[in-house]
Amino acid sequence: MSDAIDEYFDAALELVKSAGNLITEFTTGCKEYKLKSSDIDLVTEIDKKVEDTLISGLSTRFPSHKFIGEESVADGAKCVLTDDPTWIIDPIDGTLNFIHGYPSSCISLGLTINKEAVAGIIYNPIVNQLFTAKQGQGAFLNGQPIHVSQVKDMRNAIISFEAGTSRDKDKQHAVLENFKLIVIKGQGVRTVGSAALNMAMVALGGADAYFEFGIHAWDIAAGDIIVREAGGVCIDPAGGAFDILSRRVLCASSMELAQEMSTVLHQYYPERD
Ligand code: 2AM
Ligand code: CA
Ligand code: CA
Ligand code: CA
Repeated sequence: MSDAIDEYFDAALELVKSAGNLITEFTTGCKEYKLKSSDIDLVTEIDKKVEDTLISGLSTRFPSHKFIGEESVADGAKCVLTDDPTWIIDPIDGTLNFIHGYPSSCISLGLTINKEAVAGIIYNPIVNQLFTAKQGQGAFLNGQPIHVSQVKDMRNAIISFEAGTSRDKDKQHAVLENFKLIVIKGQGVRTVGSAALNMAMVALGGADAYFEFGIHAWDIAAGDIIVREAGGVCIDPAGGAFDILSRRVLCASSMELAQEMSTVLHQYYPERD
């Protein structure tokens, strides 16, 4: 199995790097966009081009593989995740940053087999940061091994999260309550505008935890394996097992920190993917 994963990963990495060139053409921003589910949920032609490049390249190479891509899943449709090798694609994670020219966006590509992430690539081509992981082989930034921090409690933790792209009042209430909570209980709060890059920062040890409600499988599939291979944990924000389709994630440098957070976070339960 590991030889097959190596082959899939190598092909994917080549495609991700070349698709990165589509993004670096717009380092100062991309002013043409359309609205999706709300006035703060945006998409550009580049999101679609990156996704098409990855799906066409991978499906030519691996015709039996399945795909779940943010820009290909019909509005409101559920994701169908089977045991087959499945590429879970966020062509640009941090689209709002991409549009504004804030240099925190990335391609996020995860591969699941038997519904579990076994390989992940998070690539920010603008600052040339490439995070990678394969099951049982560790996590890397630009080819160098990375590891989560030693932090085990909120008091000493940099914690990141996102406000998301929905104007739902209950969601906004949860975000604001949790912002207060981290200001009071944590060491620092961050929000960089990309779920995948937040997870990569936890894997790198630069941040200690990240949580979010409302994310989709494509935001977190690559981050899940990269964080775990870097020695961290991914759980449900209320405690319990991580579920990639639950639209909820809490990842941290340690189970102690994750569990402390799960007992105090204000919870929000979006409709499942
Ligand atoms: P995107 O840039 O691919 O849309 C910032 O809100 C982060 O959350 C980004 O990673 C963004 O992904 C993701 N995101 C998108 N829609 C979201 C939603 N409804 N709730 C929470 N996060 C969302
Ligand atoms: Ca989006
Ligand atoms: Ca995303
Ligand atoms: Ca996206």
